[in-house]
This record gives sequence, structure tokens and C-alpha cells, in this order.
Amino acid sequence: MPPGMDALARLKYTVSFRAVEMPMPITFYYGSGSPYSWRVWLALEHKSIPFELKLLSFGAGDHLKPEFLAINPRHKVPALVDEGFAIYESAAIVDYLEDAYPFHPLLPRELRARATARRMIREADGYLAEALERMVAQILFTPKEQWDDAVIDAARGSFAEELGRFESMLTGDWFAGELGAVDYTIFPLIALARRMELRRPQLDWNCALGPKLAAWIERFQALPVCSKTWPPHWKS
Ligand SMILES: N[C@@H](CCC(=O)N[C@@H](CS)C(=O)NCC(=O)O)C(=O)O
Repeated sequence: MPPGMDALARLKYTVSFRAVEMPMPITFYYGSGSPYSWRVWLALEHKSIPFELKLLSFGAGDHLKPEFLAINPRHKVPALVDEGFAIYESAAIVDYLEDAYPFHPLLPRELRARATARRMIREADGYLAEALERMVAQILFTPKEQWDDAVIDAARGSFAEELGRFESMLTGDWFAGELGAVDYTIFPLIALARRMELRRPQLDWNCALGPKLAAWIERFQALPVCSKTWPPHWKS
């Protein structure tokens, strides 16, 4: 501590020194390939918030262990603990980060632009993600011999229809003006849908993606944060 400081300056120095030396990091519970987890990771990176990443293994049943159930009794990732405060549900986590760490905003500041961005997030969670989950249940979690083609085709149809809606919502480089929470919600959903083509090539998303969405995907994939947060098990 520099000599000659008065008591108040000394206290301020100590507090700021401690804040620098001993930050209480956020603990972020994550699952590789989970689009909801990916969205939160992107939000944390956007805000440059330091965090400790806890990669849960579903295979090992990490999400069913008592210590994780104490954080999220619904045994789902993502979840986050910030100085003892536990929060789960990806959209709520992103809202929390936006409120608790207002720098580098994830949503537009202007009232109506912000409302519109939130509406798009609700639409993505309510309709796009809903159709995706129906495909995931079949293509990723049902043995191939037991796939119900009618269920997959119906879900693929709903997802494609939603892609058409989001195509028409995209009026600039990003969904809500600046890169932010809407993009971070939608990209992981589309990335997972595309990933499922490895198992079911007939999904053929290129046919369902309009030119604006296709260019937006290219733009997003060119961001350093995209490769930084790419699901680890997709890299191998
Ligand atoms: N609505 C939740 C969905 C989270 C979710 O479905 N997570 C999946 C992985 S993508 C999960 O953890 N599943 C494990 C389980 O349900 O036991 C959110 O947005 O956070």
C-alpha cells in the first residue's frame, strides 16, 4: 500500500485491491452441444464477464447429482451461480446478466427495439426451439431403427416454417441492430439443427434457409466468439 494514505483512501485502496485480487467468479454449468448453454456462454463472452466453466457430463449423470440438483432441481443445463445466487433457464440467465452487468448490452436500449428483441427471443424459444426439440428427441435420443419418420418430418416442417419467419425478421446484419441476445438465442438452435444432418441428411437445411439467414450464419460463424464457444465435442 502506498505510504501517506489517509484512512479513507486506505480503505478504498484495500477494497479495490481486494476486488482485483479476489474476484468471486461466476460458476457456469454447461453441457456441450446444448443450444441453451451455448446462448449463455455467448452472453458471458459478449460482456467479457469472467467465469468458471463447469462442463457437466450427461453420460456420467452429473446433472442428476445432489450438488447440481441443489442449483437446478429440473436437472437441466445451463445454470449459473453468481456470488451464491443460483439461476437457471437460459433466457432468465441472459436477462439476469443484462441487468446485473449492464455494460456491453445484449439488448437494444430503446424501448420498442428492446421489446421487439424480447419478442423475437420468445418466438425463438416458443416455436423454433420447440420444433428443434421434437427432432432432437427422435434423431439424437431414439435409436435409428425406431425413428418415427412422420414425427421427424412434421418437426422439420415446423422448423423450416419458423426459419422462413426469421428470414423475414432479419433486416440488417443482426436481428436487433447490434449483435446480441437475439442472435445468441437463434444461432445455437440452427447450428444444432444443421448438426443433426450428419445423422439425417434428408433434413437438408440448405433448402429451407433463405439468403438473408444463410448470410447471417456465415457472418456469425466468422466471429471469433463462435469458434471459441463451439461445442467441444463437435470439434472431434
Ligand atoms: N428451457 C431450458 C432448457 C434447458 C434444457 O433443455 N437443457 C437440456 C440440454 S439442451 C438438459 O440439460 N437436459 C437434461 C435433462 O433434462 O435431464 C433453458 O432454456 O435453459
